[in-house]
Amino acid sequence: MLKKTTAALTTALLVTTLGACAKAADDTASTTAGASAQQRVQATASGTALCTSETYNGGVPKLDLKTITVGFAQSEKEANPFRITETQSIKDEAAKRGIKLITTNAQSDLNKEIADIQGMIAQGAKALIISPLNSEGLDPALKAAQDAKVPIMTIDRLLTTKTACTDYIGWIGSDFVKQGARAADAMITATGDKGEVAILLGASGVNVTVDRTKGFKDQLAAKNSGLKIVAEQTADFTREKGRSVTEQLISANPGISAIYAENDEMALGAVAALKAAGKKAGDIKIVTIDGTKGAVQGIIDGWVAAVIESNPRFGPLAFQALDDFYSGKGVPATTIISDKEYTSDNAQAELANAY
Ligand code: GZL
Repeated sequence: MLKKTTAALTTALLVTTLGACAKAADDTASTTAGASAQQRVQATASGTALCTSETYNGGVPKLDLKTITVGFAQSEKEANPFRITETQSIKDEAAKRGIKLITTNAQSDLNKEIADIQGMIAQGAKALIISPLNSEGLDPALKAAQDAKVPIMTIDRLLTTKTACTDYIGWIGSDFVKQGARAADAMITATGDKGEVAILLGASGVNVTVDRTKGFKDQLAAKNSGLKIVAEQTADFTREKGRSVTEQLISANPGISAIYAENDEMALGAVAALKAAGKKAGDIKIVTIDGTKGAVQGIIDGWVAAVIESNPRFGPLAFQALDDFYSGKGVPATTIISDKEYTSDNAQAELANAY
């Protein structure tokens, strides 16, 4: 993701917006997931122009969001707090804006996500917000939307082979490479920069997995780390596979002293495996990414060393993008959000902001 953003940035004005005041807002501990839990724009990149209904895909009808149905296509089943929170954020923002929303859930099945999107268009959705399951493979759904002149805003995972303002309006999400690098820094701190690391990889075919892995490895190399990666295996971003894969990894590699989990669900599965193996909290240092309440509680309980946030509360920015698309203000190709970090220093105070 970063290389794509970098390319866009070479010809674009990098706008760092909201960072400073949001940082200040973030510093205050909060008792409930309030304003400081919301997504904050860290940077945007737009190539040569912002995207509007007049420029998108040769031009689409300029509509009033209040009078149309918007469809939201969720990718993975809502067993993962990331997905639960993402969907709720979209629903809450639609309700706040008085917009009619229909939603689907692909249950982690690409063909179902395609059918879901085609179905919502058939049901009369005139604009879509899509959280892609994979970075490729949605072509039949994208074509159905193009043929119906239904614009698509993408959030979270990136359609790496598609074009902004042609196949989709724009994309909002985290800098996943940077998340991996921040996880590496946290791992270096947690381990004293020595020991054997196993990586629980996310799902294959997803830019998030590629980028979080690249960021982690590149940062260890850049820091000339003493840590050694002895194993890496996908656990598909799920808790049950996080547990089963960790059982295998610690059995095959008894010297493992650290685990980098590319999401919290896998990390919590790993904790279950370590407990079953008779390990104590802190025996094996775990660094993970998402920011769920379970993982942040894991820091408080000593099982997790650090959590890099991946904020799923896309509702406000996604609907603001659709608003800007139709108003003519325009939408950037890339909107990168800021993500917090949880450690033993702030986990208790910030637990309310976890999801
Ligand atoms: C990241 C998102 C990932 C989460 C996982 O933005 O795509 O997918 O980190 C989820 O929890 O499965």
